[in-house]
Amino acid sequence: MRARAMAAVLLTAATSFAQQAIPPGPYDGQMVVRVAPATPADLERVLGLVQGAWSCRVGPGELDVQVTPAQRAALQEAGIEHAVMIPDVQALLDEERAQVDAAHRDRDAAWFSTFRNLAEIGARLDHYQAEYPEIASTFVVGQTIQGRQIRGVRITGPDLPGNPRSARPAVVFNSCQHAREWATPMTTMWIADRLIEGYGNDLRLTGLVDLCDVYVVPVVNCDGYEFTWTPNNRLWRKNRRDNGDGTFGVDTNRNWGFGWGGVGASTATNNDTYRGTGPFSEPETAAMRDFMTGLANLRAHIDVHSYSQLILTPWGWSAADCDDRAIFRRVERDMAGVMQSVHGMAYRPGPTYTNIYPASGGALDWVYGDRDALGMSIEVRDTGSYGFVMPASEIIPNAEENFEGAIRLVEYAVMPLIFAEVTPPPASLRTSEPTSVDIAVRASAAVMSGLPVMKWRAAGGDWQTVPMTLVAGSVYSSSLPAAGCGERVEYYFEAATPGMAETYPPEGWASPLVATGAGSSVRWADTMSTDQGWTVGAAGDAATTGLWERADPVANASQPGDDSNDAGNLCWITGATGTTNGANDVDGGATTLTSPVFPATPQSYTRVESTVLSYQRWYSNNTGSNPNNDSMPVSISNDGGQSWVTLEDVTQNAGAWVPVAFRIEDFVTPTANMRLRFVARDLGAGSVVEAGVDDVSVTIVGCPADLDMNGDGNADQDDVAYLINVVGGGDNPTGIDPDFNQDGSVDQDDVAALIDAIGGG
Ligand code: 0X9
Ligand code: ZN
Repeated sequence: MRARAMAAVLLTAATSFAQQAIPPGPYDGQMVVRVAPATPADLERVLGLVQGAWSCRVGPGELDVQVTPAQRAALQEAGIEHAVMIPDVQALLDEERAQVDAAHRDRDAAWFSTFRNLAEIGARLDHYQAEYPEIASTFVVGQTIQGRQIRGVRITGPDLPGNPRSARPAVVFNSCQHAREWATPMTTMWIADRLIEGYGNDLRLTGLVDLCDVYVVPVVNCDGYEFTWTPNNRLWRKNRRDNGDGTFGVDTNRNWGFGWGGVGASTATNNDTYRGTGPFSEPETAAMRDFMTGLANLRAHIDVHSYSQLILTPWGWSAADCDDRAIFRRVERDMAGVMQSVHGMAYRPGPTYTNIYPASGGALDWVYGDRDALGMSIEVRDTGSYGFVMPASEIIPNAEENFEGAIRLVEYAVMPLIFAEVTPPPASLRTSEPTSVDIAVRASAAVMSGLPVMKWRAAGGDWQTVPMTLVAGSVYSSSLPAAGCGERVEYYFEAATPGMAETYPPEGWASPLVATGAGSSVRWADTMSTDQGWTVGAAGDAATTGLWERADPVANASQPGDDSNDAGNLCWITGATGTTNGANDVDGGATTLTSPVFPATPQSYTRVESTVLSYQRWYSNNTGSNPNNDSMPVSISNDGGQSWVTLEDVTQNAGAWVPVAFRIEDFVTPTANMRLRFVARDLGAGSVVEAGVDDVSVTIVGCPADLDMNGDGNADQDDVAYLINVVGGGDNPTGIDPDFNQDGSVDQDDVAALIDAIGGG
């Protein structure tokens, strides 16, 4: 009896001790040791000294317990014998995790080792839902014309307090509107895969999956995709609509209802870009439209295509900049940067119309134009060596770089507001009048309350708040007041979302933009009204017509009727006469226009901030039978024309004179020996090339050098003596810049320059 009662007591006691849970890790430096307490009291004592027990023991005897280094020392101190079983618990757990991850990677790598047909893709969508039900669920977008289901997977973290799924910004990735673009469903499936696998394992991805509602539709054009898996149909592009005239297929990416029926889409049923009978005439596009319209918080979308390695943004239907051009410019460049950082592959960003070709009825125009979300398209690898037949060995590297771009876009989608520079924020302020400042702001995951403001302060002053006004699209404008020469002004932008202010730069007042007051003076200008010595012709020029001439141009479809200012004035133009388009354009090769030598160094001693070269240019290459095949390189020389550096390679068909400005310092060191060169050329036969140049000028922005070196209020011989002393290594108590002539070194030349300046130089 007694023995049994005793056992019962032991059982209760030991059980409750040993079931003490081991606290959560990490367990760096911890061990598992085996002890053998002889009595219940010993057991109790041991359990009091350790993290917890691995064995759910019921009584005295052998027991494995986990200990920290300090606890192990305490066991030793107490004379409790123990053997080390696991010397490093955390290392063992890390090893196990690595093994599991590697096995998962192998399994994923196996799936991504080759291209997958529709059934295999569907099975993997089911697998996501079955294995990761808390974050992945499959859905049906709709039916194709042949009745196949267009399916996808939704990926988002569980509902969280204050962050329910329904309130999250939504991002959609789809691929395979074009059947033959086999690299693309592998890309979007990888995006789904990485997000799902990353959840709970990768901090950044876990955060994004909890903040964003992500939808992946790997194959939109299921019928076409299946068709490409049948013999001899690998290069099919469109859907499988029976057009009733013996032809099949509508290009679904010409069938979306924003700008439908415009340029870059065909009305011919047998054409690969056949637009269909009307906007959303196809069940595939109508289903995608309804699905995305149903996402109240749709913020961004990528329609994945192949091939060419391009990042495409609105518009495709028009050459005009979209309202959010500045925002897209930031996002697309940022994506290109992160994508290139993965495997070094370059993806060229830009609006669809110019970056690839005019195309109306595309998905991205509808997503942006109709849904006001960041509609984009990516053309994945490669650049043409394999085209639609990308080697399977590139599936994963291609997907990896596109994944980085995709999650960068998700990050923009979950930002409350997106700020973007429209032009580089001014680094110098005018001394005579205010300088205008712009910033683009777009509400992304939050709404913007009121208008953005600009905050600025002069050195040591209080922050001033100035309102901004909406000037165009998402661009807001304000201005900074005139500043004294050399005066430093700090500024930043702020916009409010409910309950929170957002700033640009992101650190706001803690790390603002800086501009310094600086005067400006025009150093050289040529309005082309007199002949200042420009020359036409260079070695290799082969143009037979349309050579540069200084004239008042005659208007035609690709040439202006006036110079950049007004009627009757002259400019440089390629073949001034010819009212018929192409009658006197550049044909047969290049014609080169070179400026006379002009100065870009200041006339008096000046602390130069920047040397600005500006000109007006006209360029047209979008007419003729073979348009957009040429460009006009513009180069600058600082050694009188011996060596040249490219300023820009013009392809912009603006249909207008375009004023451009460059900081010469960004290209070459300004000298007194500058030249400028424009090469208009016709390399692609059949394209009409017309170009013009007008109003070239050089403006020096900076402050007059301070002659009062010793700070006594006068500019005189004492300042020369002061500078001689500083040049000789003496103290410089006024802290003035001793490099008086601004040539980068402190020497006798500075003394000579100061003497010259004080003497009236
Ligand atoms: O032409 C297309 O549809 C796409 N290029 S592809 O070679 N894959 O066919 C470009 C799509 C550009 N996007 C829109 N216009 N929306
Ligand atoms: Zn495509």
